[in-house]
Amino acid sequence: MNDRRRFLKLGALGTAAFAVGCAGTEAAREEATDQAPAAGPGGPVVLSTWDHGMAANAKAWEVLQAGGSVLDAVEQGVAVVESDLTNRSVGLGGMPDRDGFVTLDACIQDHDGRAGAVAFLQDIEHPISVARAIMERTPHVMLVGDGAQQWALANGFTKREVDLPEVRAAYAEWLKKAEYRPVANIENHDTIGLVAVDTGGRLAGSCTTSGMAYKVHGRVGDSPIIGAGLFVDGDVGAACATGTGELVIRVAGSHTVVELMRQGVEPEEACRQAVKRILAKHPGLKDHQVGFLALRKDGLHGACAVVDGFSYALHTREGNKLHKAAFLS
Ligand code: SD4
Repeated sequence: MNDRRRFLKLGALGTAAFAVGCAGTEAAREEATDQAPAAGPGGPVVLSTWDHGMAANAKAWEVLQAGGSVLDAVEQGVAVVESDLTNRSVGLGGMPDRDGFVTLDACIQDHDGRAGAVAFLQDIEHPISVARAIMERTPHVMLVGDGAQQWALANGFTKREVDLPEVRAAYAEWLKKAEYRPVANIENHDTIGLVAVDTGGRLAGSCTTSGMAYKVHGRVGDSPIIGAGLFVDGDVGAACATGTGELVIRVAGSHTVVELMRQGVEPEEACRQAVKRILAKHPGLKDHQVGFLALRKDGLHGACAVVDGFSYALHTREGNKLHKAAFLS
């Protein structure tokens, strides 16, 4: 552990208030949506979560236009957001856990299903690149914690320690009550998940986050878990998720979306069915958000969320535009 990342001495921290019920059903309320129309067959299409997806999409598009691979595009796209130290939910500018440590989760998957992931990683600017390196240079899929950091440092990554007064102040304020209450749609950004298809129909996806603010030290969410925060199947399509990771993991969210598409369900409807599955198992979800994005290999895409407020960025040949997802609760 690096004590320099411990912003304040540990005080008496309240018990985490986070709890999600696991029984009963909730009638889904379908709302009108200004969801984007289908992009139509063919790539390139780049689709990513939240307002910060605009910057990620722009970079990913630039990589594709310059002849880079779709894997390069999904990595470099989200890396832009990781480097933004004003972002409080991705990268080293993210909010700390309840013990004052910023810990990062990320994963990446390519057209052929190869995957790399890193979780509970500290003091590395680009967890997405660590995830890719794990995929390409080890026989493993996931490394975590100190071991992941040691491996990264031994494989060309450098340590970067960031100490932001604004984050430190927010953490000090939080410590006064030390209540862990997830709030949906904080500032319209959260995890960045990005899925893309190139002109040749090759798919890839990436996902990176600092996770839930004030989470229990050691907590890992859905974002680095292949099948939960991200899933890519080059024969079918790709999906990614954002929001309360525990809810996504419980339904293997992104995998569920891709499997539905495999059965012929269209991308938006696949996202909708995954959200419905979450709602059916968890009553009273209004303080939680989960959003899914789906991209079929022909470029057709869709989105759906638990509650209002999930924005996503879509880049097609018509340009890069922010949209609002349908929501069901
Ligand atoms: C997680 N899905 O760690 C991620 C990001 C997040 O509120 O914190 N969402 O659960």
